[in-house]
Amino acid sequence: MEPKVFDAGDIDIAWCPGCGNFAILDALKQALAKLGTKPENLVIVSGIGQAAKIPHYLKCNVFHGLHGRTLPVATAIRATNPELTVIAEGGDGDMYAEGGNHFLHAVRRNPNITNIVHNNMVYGLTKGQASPTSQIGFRTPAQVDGVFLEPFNPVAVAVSLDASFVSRAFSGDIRQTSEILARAISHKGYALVDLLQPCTSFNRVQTHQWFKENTYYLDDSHNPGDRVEAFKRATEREKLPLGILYLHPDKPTFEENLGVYREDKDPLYRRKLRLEKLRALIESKRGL
Ligand SMILES: Cc1ncc(C[n+]2csc(CCOP(=O)(O)OP(=O)(O)O)c2C)c(N)n1
Ligand SMILES: [Mg+2]
Repeated sequence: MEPKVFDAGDIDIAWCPGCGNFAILDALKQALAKLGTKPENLVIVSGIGQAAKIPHYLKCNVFHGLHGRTLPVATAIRATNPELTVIAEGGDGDMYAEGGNHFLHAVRRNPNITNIVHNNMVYGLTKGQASPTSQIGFRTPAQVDGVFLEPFNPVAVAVSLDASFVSRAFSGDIRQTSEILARAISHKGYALVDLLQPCTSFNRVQTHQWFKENTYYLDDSHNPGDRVEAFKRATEREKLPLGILYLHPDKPTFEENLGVYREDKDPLYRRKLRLEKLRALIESKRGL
């Protein structure tokens, strides 16, 4: 399958020239084409932000919802129709700040979805305030004395919660990023891709060059099945490791754990709503 299958057609793209989002869009199309995903079977759920505009630039089904609320929507879509490929995608603010609570519990629930987070360490859409992943000392018009909080570390948090798949990528390397994305999308269970990305307009510190100098790829000596080792790598600060940090592949997914699928595998969306059963249930609870 060719990546152009996912082209959205003649559409104005709102991103700034040089934005890492263009490379992420390319890498995602390549990964989806490699996996043979059909646009009609793909749903991208996004929130609010520059990153969250991505499903509008792709041919796929889209749910563009509230800021920070991608993960519960994506979890529900997948639970209702386990035949779909479901991606929850957005920025570091969308996913780790406004959606931070959902992030923690999506990891715990382990729905079979892919969570792609464009991490430019800044709020891009709202013109450059600090995000939870902004580095200490980062000055903005809102953080005039510079950020003094320890940055939120999504990969370490995901490993600590025993996530099923934890990875980090860099938009400057399209080939490696598309490989990581393909592995994440084909993984059964919740898969995090924390995708480092320069913001050319509002983050003049973490530039393309900064990411090149401050990252490195994990090699074969890293065993992603070793959780303690993965946590050590995830908490490295000198240089940020890229690649697959942690894997716990055989965890039951949220959908598999749901009672409604125990005996009947028919997707929920295909089943008839049994109003009389619901009415009887409500009646049985009256006066309790
Ligand atoms: C409930 C709510 N709070 C705040 C906002 C304002 N807001 C819109 S996007 C955004 C942050 C965007 O940053 P990020 O998710 O990192 O995306 P980027 O633009 O950097 O890709 C904020 C705070 C909002 N739309 N809704
Ligand atoms: Mg951002």
